[in-house]
Amino acid sequence: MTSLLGWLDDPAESAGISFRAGDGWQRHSHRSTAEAVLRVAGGLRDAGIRSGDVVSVVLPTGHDFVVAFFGALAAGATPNPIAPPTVFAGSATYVEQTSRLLRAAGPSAVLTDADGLEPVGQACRPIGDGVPLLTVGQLRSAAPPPVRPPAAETALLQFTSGSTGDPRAVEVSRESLETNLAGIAGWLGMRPGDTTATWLPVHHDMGLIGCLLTPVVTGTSVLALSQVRFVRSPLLWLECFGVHGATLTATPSFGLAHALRYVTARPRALDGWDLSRWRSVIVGAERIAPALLRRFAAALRPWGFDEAALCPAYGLAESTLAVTGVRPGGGVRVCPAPAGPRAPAGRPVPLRATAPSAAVESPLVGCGAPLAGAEIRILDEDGRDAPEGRIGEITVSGPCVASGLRHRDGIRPVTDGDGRLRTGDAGFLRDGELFVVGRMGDALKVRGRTVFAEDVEERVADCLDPARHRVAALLGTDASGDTAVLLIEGRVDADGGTQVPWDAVSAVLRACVGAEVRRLLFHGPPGAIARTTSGKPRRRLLWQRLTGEERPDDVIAYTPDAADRVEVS
Ligand code: 1ZZ
Repeated sequence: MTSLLGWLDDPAESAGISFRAGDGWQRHSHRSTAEAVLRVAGGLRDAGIRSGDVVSVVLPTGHDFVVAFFGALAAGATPNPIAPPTVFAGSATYVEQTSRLLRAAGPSAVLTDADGLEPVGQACRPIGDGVPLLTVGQLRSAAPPPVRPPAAETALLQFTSGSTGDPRAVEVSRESLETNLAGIAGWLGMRPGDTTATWLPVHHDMGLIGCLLTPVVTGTSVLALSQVRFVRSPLLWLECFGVHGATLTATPSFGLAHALRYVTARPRALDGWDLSRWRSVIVGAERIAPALLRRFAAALRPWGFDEAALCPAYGLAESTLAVTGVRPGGGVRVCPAPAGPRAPAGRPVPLRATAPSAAVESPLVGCGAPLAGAEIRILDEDGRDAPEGRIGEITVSGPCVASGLRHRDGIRPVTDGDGRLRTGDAGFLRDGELFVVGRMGDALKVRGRTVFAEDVEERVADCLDPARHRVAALLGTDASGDTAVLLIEGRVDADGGTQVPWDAVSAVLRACVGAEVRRLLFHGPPGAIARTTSGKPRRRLLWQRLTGEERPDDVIAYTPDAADRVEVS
């Protein structure tokens, strides 16, 4: 098992964490970080923090975050990362959402920085005056605790990605976290000299556990940049591999798509770089399209990128982070989806043996075999084990499944009576490998066939300009019956044009859900697709907005073709 705080006893000088600041990188060796961590731990103890207390850490990607997180752990407390006020500084929405998160977490102290004092201070008001709001700067000059306090049993309180409305904080035990860290390190074969490059938010499981904690506890290096910088220029992320020799990274599909668009538009930007040391890019957190992986690998091949570095993975905060993953060098496999819950999936084939084909309906990418002691079972509609290759609900059991969900009204178990985590995700197993199909709650049954929102999005996206448009599909049933809603976001030209090929989009939607399902098409400006802090579409909220009475003024409804019988409310 990989110890969470063991690295503090013998921190490496040669490895460290570098943050992108201005035009360069600011490096902190693990040794200097360890010193700062122990000081912050001492400062927290001086402020009255005791073993088992929760410390909410509301900071952006940066060294302060790292020392606050590990400082809370070294003080015997449970760190609870919360998104910082970078984007919505001072806005009422940020303050209100953060208040809700703080109420659910119940911290004994809140850590931020000078920029956070005002908005985070406002968010703290409802949790009472007794909870100190401290800056990491204040604590960095404290003396380390004379004796290392006992470590808390709960090593992390992390919010699930849908935690914006009704916050749910997952309690991750030390054993679960250390098992997952060791599982990730073993899966990726992490070794001295490795460097993980990351732009993922540090308050989300994949950015925090995968890209920050794993490298730190294994004594390897990190190159970290903020998500805002990545969005502005994904070249900074690619530069980590091409120029600075980074070997590992993780990203949701949209990150790969963003980098691919950038490189395609500026083919000379990578000239002189060497991507051959890049050993693994973990892709997870949302549906992975085989075509995207193929295009990404082909676009970067001239600079030495090896397709075998693509490692699709599946995981969720309720099971700490990683549940399954393809090993570096293991190769991506693609499988046609089963035609229905009772039909078995076809045989998987290697990614390179597949070609873009409109005839293949939403082929799925294999997300590898279970790791970190996870056991996966697929349950059919009657709660029985589904046979190999058949779609059912993915359930997870094992040492990384969280001990509970902290909620406004107390703590709830995350498992069912049999100790299994019901993920709400549909998928199937083939030759021991997991294929993820989509969220069960975002699907619609049409003539006995289940249509997933992810399938619709993938097929509609094929007829859109990826540099301009993004799409969210919402499927459900309301008083008007079965309904499919499409929201396409993108710029509106000066003449009011959206450049959306509405007839084609409408035809694809009809082909996906059938003519009998009510279909509503909308266009909204960039940002109209509300997302969680980890980038997933907030489908329930969008459904309420678009089918209810409170549709935002800047969202326009479309009736592309009268003959198409698209109904617009
Ligand atoms: P979250 C070096 N989902 O998204 C770094 N995977 O958690 C190692 N849907 O709780 C990092 N296909 O926010 C290892 N492949 O959401 C990282 O997301 C391994 O609906 C991947 O229920 C970790 C992702 C963590 C994450 C969980 C939900 C799931 C599912 C969806 C995750 C997916 C995927 C399709 C995948």
